[in-house]
Amino acid sequence: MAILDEIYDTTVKGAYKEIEPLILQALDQNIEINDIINNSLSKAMIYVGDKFSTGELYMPDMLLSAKTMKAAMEILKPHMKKENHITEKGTIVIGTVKGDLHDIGKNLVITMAEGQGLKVIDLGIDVDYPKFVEAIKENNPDIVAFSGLLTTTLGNIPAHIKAIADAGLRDKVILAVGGAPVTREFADRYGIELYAPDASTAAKEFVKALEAKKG
Ligand code: B1M
Repeated sequence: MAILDEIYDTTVKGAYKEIEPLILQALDQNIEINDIINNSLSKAMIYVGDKFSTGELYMPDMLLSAKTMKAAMEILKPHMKKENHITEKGTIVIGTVKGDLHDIGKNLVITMAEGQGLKVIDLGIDVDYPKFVEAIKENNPDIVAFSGLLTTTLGNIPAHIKAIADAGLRDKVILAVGGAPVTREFADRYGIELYAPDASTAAKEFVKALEAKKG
């Protein structure tokens, strides 16, 4: 079986203890990291999510698959950073919106952004409204990014933006949003400047926005 298929199957099964040698094997074969992420790991997560929706897989299955993808990402991360020099071209504050515990996609965005030389402050998951405000005051970021995977908690994004505006900070930052159910239309509806459908686009859009800001 081709290595990408093996990684896919192992992630679907949630066999997190078996993933390391497979990822190392893929790296040995000089398979592009983006290929490993997009064509086996993320694809497996989408499959698991779909099977969860239809009741064929359960919450513990999703957790095991998530643990497997996280273990794989830990192995891949140092290799991704090697591809770029860290020069701290700008600062991003990122967090998963209030009520949402998903963090794999957010962590991938962080890895990609760091790979582009950006400094990233990670507020974690289920980030309460004041935490973004405090982080902006403390770190003076160029961009504040929201990650959201649940349709329900995406409804908290306007409250996040309101908290930032009420603190008088809205004009100081570029807002960004992403996550499986997020669309460009959603971002436009709330006046969010930047939307990206995936982690590598997010990193590229961050750099573009920072370059435009510097003029
Ligand atoms: Co949950 N979950 N989950 N889950 N989970 C989804 C999201 C779901 C689509 C599954 C399904 O039913 N088909 C569904 C949401 C439906 C909806 O609202 N539309 C769902 C549900 C319902 C739930 C619970 C409510 C289940 C329950 O309790 N009954 C519950 C909610 C808990 C909560 O958050 N309060 C829940 C829990 C969990 C686990 C804890 C078991 C686990 C998360 C573990 C973790 O993250 N540490 C989990 C998982 C693993 C998933 C799926 C299977 C996989 C998500 C993932 O990691 N994908 C997911 C199914 C799916 O998405 N199809 C599902 C891989 C990752 C690389 O992709 O996160 O999309 P993604 O990130 C992408 C892009 O979206 C983008 O870049 C990333 C990489 O390219 N991106 C950004 C993400 N953030 C960005 C920010 C940016 C830009 C781009 O800023 C600019």
